[in-house]
Amino acid sequence: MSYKFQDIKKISLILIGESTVGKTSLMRVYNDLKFEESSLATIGIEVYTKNIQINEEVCSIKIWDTCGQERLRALSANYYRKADGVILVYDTTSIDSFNNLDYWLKSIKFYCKRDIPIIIIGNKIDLENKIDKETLNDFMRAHSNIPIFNTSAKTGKGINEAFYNIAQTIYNIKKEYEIIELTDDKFQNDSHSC
Ligand SMILES: Nc1nc2c(ncn2[C@@H]2O[C@H](COP(=O)(O)OP(=O)(O)OP(=O)(O)O)[C@@H](O)[C@H]2O)c(=O)[nH]1
Ligand SMILES: [Mg+2]
Repeated sequence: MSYKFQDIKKISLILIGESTVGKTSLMRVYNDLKFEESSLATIGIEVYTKNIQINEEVCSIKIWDTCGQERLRALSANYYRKADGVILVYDTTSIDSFNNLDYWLKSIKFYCKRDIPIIIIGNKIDLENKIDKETLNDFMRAHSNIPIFNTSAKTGKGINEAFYNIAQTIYNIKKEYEIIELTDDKFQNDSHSC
């Protein structure tokens, strides 16, 4: 895989997870919109874009906010394939949303078809945590390659750090493949000139 210079600065993310974990709320707050105490369930897909600076370059981050409701999940399939990275959200007050993380990780494998960066966000940390520490540690040991962040869409805590982390990881991967492409071209040009 190789990336053209312009593509490196375009990063697309998909936001997935059970209904009501706070995906839309995270999106809104990340885009400087107001936190809503009662927000409507997402129907279909909503898209947000934001410019951020990574390694002194302005990158355009496109985020597809999906619907967590089971009956509508098939609508998200195409967006998994187009995404450069996945943000999987659970609710730190909901044991069910945590227990379903494995289901969502399988969906990523099924729809994405290739390995792409993933982060997990435990959202709603302004409320009392219901996830047992030992259970969380077991999960982290089993998925040690996936960074886990804690956020609150209500207070804004941790949101920028989480989104920046995955955007920077993707930027670095794209940059690495761009360098390899340039090196290959140079190698071919050099060998022609012999
Ligand atoms: N206290 C608190 N409430 C939150 C937080 N994030 C979201 N909520 C609330 O949780 C409810 C559901 O939030 P949404 O952002 O609509 O959830 P969603 O994941 O987009 O749900 P779907 O669109 O159905 O998939 C709303 O009432 C939000 O106000 C948070 O960090 N703290
Ligand atoms: Mg939503």
